[in-house]
Amino acid sequence: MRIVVLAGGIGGARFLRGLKSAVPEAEITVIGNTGDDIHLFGLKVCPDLDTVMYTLGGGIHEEQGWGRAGETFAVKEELAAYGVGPEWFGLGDRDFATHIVRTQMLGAGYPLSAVTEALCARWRPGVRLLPMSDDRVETHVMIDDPEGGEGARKAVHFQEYWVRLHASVAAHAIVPVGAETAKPAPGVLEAVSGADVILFPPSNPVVSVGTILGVPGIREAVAASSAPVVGLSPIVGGAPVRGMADKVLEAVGVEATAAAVARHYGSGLIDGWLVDSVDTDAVAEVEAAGIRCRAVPLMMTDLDATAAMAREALALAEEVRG
Ligand code: FO1
Repeated sequence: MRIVVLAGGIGGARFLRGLKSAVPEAEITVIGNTGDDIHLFGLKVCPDLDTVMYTLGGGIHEEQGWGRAGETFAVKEELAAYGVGPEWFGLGDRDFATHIVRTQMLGAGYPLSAVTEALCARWRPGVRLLPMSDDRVETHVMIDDPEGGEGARKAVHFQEYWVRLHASVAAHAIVPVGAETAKPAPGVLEAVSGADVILFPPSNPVVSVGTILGVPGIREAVAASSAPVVGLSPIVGGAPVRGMADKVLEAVGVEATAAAVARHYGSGLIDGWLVDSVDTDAVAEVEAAGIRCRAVPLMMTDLDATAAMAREALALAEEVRG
């Protein structure tokens, strides 16, 4: 079975671990979000690709969900001693090595997809990990600019909004800079058109899955696919399971409920939607929107629970396949 998963960072990576355990024989292609990518200290950092790679490759800091296990921060401390920041973004020494290799290869002319493949040769994540695009796409967030006078707004990088500001200020718009001219990375459209099942894990629907779908050609390929498309709600009981998805949903005018996120994707894109058991009431609303819906436990508390979620998603895919 060929499964394509559109994944963001922590939620996507943990779901993939469950999916691999549920169907070890499946051929899984992950299309990773690169809108969170940031250039720091002259290096290209790809948080979501690395989170998937480290999580599936056994190198992730488990409790944190991002960055390397057993990390130290000597380089960051030395940079800070020179007054070189940003100090709010925690790049560890082990993680730095990944960004150095990536930046060196990009500088030598390799596209991000080839660089990601080379990095994965070390981590062996057991999936084919593709960036959504080899082109630079950077998610910016429009926020109020108190220094700019009455009604002034400014754009900040997604990581600044997420990590430095903890999404604590209103997001007026989410702008995927560069998306309109970006092309899907080699292999992306082929994977989507050749998939038996397409899954949207419980990743952020706006700045993760939404950004991937915003690369011209990807949304169209998913919508045109004959494979069932099934998503898992990242919103449980009216709040994100983790992260601050509610803040960016507000920016695009979508209520932070499991049903509203399903309607946001729409029946033209997804065929099936899983909500958590606490959101059983949402099932009728989602089905009224033309999307097959089931309520099942959606908390990724451990590998068994996550594998069970993956099996439910695949079962729903079979059901909608008819
Ligand atoms: N998240 C944080 O909350 N604080 C950090 O300092 C931080 C650093 C960081 C470094 C490398 C990396 O791959 C991820 C990192 N993250 C950090 C996670 C990341 O900011 C976001 O969670 C994702 O971009 C959202 O998917």
